[in-house]
Amino acid sequence: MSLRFTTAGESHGKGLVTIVEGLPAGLPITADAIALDLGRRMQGYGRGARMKIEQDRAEILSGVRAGETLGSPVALLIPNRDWDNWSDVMATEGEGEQRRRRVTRPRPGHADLVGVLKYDRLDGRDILERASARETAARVAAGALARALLGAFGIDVGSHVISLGGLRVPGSAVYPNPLNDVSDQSPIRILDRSIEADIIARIDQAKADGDTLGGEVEVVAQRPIVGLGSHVSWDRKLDGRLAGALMSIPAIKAVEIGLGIEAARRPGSQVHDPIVRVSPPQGDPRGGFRRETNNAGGLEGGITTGEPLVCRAGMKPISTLMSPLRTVDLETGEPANAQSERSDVTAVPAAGVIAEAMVMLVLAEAMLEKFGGDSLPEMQRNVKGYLASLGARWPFAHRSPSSEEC
Ligand code: EPS
Repeated sequence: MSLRFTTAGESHGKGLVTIVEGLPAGLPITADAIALDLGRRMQGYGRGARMKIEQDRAEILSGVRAGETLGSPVALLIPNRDWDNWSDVMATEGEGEQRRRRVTRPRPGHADLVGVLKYDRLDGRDILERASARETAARVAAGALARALLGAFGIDVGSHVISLGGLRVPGSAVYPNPLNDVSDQSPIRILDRSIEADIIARIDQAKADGDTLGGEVEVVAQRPIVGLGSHVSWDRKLDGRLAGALMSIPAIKAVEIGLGIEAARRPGSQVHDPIVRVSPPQGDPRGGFRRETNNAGGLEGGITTGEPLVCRAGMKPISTLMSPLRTVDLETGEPANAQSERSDVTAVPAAGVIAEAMVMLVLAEAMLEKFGGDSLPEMQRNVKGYLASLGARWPFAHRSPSSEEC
């Protein structure tokens, strides 16, 4: 049994629910730790009024006792505070009031139109309530549980914004550790703050124009263990699983790993990462070998190399525009301006936190596949035994590498 999770809940419904199944027993979990990630997701310059209403906090309903998981499904509930303003429109029974805030002028780029066509609905609200990025709060709560599991093995996952509104943040090859200690200091979650004022001015301009902005985020998992994922079948390759998980985040249109699309433009000699030995190999999460560069983003053959795992996701601008685009009114069939609702100018900083959650859930699942374990101590024993065997398996293991190697 490996990890699986599901979420439920509408944006203005009573709340969001997530159930995470497959965590080992004995993992320390607190509502406060989950609240830290939930709070990080709510930050970010460019968010709308909704984030002033909500104060996301998950109530742990099951699967945890005395601060530790039991091995049973963990159910979390995040109440929507905005429910108080929507309880009539979003009531699960009755007819009249629900139709008060109908959505009949679908927004280009949103799920409104395709959703009503596919699900045979007349009111776009029946679609947008679930298509809303509000759902990502539940993913982040689930991700916080995965963070606890990965943390027990020294794996730290963080993120930062690398571009927003077309402005690129100056890059550096060296990541702070932990990454979030630095990125969370910035209201737009960037590492090099020299460009912060320019990006904020661009967000302000977009808001004044009734427009929205997208951007790119990068997730980095530090110290992953070599050997997660597999080359043997398409659906076990970790890069494919990471890409799918990241692509599933609302508004994400592109995913890259390591050099990403740039790798397609360079010759092999400028892409692949030379291999050298490390000493001592015992206990090294890379198995006693490291790469001189990390263009592969920590994955070869769909398997972790033990180098930092580096994934990027590109987010399109939010599709609710205060200066709306053209659409068709579904009541009259006439051309119309798309519906405008309260929304965010940009949610790119939050997208980084959500991307972390998805990466952590995939990595936690891969850890459970490789190291099994009904309990955390059992997993820890398995990891320790694995790393010890990797360190000892070569005839040269007892010999230090030559100076060029290390
Ligand atoms: C969203 C629209 C806004 C965002 C919301 C996603 O909500 P509202 O329509 O209530 O103003 O704030 O994001 C969240 C509520 C959240 O928690 O991230 C949308 O249409 O996708």
